[in-house]
Amino acid sequence: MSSRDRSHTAFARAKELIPGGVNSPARAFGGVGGEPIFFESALGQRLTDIDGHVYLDYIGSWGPMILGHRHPRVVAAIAEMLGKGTSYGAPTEAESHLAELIIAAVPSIEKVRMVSSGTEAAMSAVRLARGFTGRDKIVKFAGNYHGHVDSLLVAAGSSAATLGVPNSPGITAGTAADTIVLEYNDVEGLEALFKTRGLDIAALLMEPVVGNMGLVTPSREFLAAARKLTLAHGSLLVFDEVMTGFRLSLGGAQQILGVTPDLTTLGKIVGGGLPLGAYGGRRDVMDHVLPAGKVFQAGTLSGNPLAVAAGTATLEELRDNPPYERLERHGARLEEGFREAAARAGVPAWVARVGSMMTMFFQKGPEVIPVTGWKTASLSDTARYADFFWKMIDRGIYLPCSQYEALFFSAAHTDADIEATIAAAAESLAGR
Ligand code: KE4
Repeated sequence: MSSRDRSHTAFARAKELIPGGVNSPARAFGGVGGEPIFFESALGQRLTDIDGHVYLDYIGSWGPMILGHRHPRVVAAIAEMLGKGTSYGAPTEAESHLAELIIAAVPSIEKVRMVSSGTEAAMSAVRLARGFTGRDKIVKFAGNYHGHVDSLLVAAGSSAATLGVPNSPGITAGTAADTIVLEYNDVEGLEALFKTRGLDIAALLMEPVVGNMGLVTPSREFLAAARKLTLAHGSLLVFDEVMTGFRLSLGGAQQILGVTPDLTTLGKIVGGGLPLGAYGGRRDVMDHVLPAGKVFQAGTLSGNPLAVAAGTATLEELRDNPPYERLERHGARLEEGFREAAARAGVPAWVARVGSMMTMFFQKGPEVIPVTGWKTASLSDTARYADFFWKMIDRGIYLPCSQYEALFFSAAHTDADIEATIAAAAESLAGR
């Protein structure tokens, strides 16, 4: 792959204007070193950078592009809306239609409020849970990310109760003190916490399938404990399905896991690549949101007509032509191919996948350790991942720029793309 001079120049310019040269740190390549690549365009399963290099896209804008870039149905819907307007700051029937699609797809959602990002959805769901229960404490899990919400940007503290400590300047100790951080899949820890403090807990927030420490699946016992303990103590179970919603199935992770949360947050796919998030769930809880109830939440661009048009077209396409069997077939092949390539190259790696979300955790070995939570994910050999990332870039494969992110692929990826990706991985892992 030839040099990326134009990206280099663009990055130098951007750094003078935008903190770190990016509008989100996830794009800064901090986890793999080097400089971020700037892009010019995308179509289907491919991205083209400003130096003209073409890549198979395994980020898909960090999840939204499940249909592939510029799907005709989505482009047409946006174009049609453009002919009518972009933002009114007033209700439209299209928002009710999208709400009906969401409610039809996710039965646990009886009412839904649209916002502009997954962060806003999480922030609003936390405020609603506290307003509905009258309680302060929130439980979250290390390695789960819910957007840049003050009360959720905390890491496990040193105290026995793992009280949260801020993991960003600007978050007060007081804010973090109301957040309790546990280890994902730690059933005993969850039971011990609820035994002593269950009646103080407003909500337990979790990624039902984790993408944000790399791909980690919940044990059946862990999921059952989360549901049972929150029910028994009058706390709300909140599934953050910003990544998994409409991706793992039309009904998200909760449909395939068979667990019903009280609230669900959504983002990414629900906006079809335009800024849209949502939170919804039990009618008796959602009716506490202003102006039906007293819990305040608002937004100038909430339910924005363009974003609603893109999200509606995306969900209608997923409903009318479900890609999930194709995504599962391609995912199984990719998982098998990566696992075989790592074994053949003698590289200790744990490969985890659900549907079209997958992570290959590089490990220091020689034993391969199952990754079940942050304690085991954080043992990964991130330097080895970085080396793999750049070798794949040189072969035209654009993977997540961090070991601690899941890869995503789309319905536009073909059998040939999957085979080419496996071949590139085999070469990269063999050190060629
Ligand atoms: P946004 O505010 O970025 O729309 O959504 C936040 C969010 C909430 N919940 C989950 C499970 C998420 O994965 C996210 C955002 N995911 C990251 C990637 N891991 C987005 C990339 C970025 O921050 O630029």
